[in-house]
Amino acid sequence: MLLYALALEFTQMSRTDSIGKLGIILSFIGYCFAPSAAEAYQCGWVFAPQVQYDTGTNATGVDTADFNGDGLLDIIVSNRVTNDVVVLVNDGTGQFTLLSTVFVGGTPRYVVAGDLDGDGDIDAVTPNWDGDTVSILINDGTGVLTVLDEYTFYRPTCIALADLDGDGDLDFAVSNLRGDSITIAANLGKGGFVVATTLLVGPRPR
Ligand SMILES: [Ca+2]
Ligand SMILES: [Ca+2]
Ligand SMILES: [Ca+2]
Repeated sequence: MLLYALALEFTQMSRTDSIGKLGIILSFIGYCFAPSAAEAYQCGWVFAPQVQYDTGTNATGVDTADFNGDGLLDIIVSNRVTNDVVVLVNDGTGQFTLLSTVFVGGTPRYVVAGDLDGDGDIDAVTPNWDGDTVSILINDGTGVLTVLDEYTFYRPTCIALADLDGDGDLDFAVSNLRGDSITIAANLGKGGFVVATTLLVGPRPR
């Protein structure tokens, strides 16, 4: 038996359309343990109607985290045409409003949330397709992000955050489409990064 409620909720929150509206399911009632996704649909969950929010043009990246520290999950979205990242804050009833926007440039295709500088609030990172950069976005504690730094890569496509060197802070791994490689960058502790290693992985990782 698997819990399919969480998987379905995430799928809906990740769906964006070509003009930048983010479609989400506001809430669900009940949990479902089922042997397959198909059977999970028969569990009788009650979903609220889907609501779309304008986020920017061509929203392609999305993640969730508590950006303003009120205990409620908010949404962060990267817009690959308007070249910015927006935070939508949760008011506690499942309604989201625009909290902040930060310009990053270079076609940010994805965004990933995590506490990069170790101060307890949630920051973010974007791989910028046309900019050949990775942007480090730091939270002021209220959900307003600013660009701390940018690092040069080779057509960065996807990025992941994890403590890869085991020192307690979040590092990142980024795939380089032009370099046929993945680069591991180590966090220096305050959101500054240094390349630890680059591994060849095959043609055009994305
Ligand atoms: Ca929040
Ligand atoms: Ca932080
Ligand atoms: Ca680390």
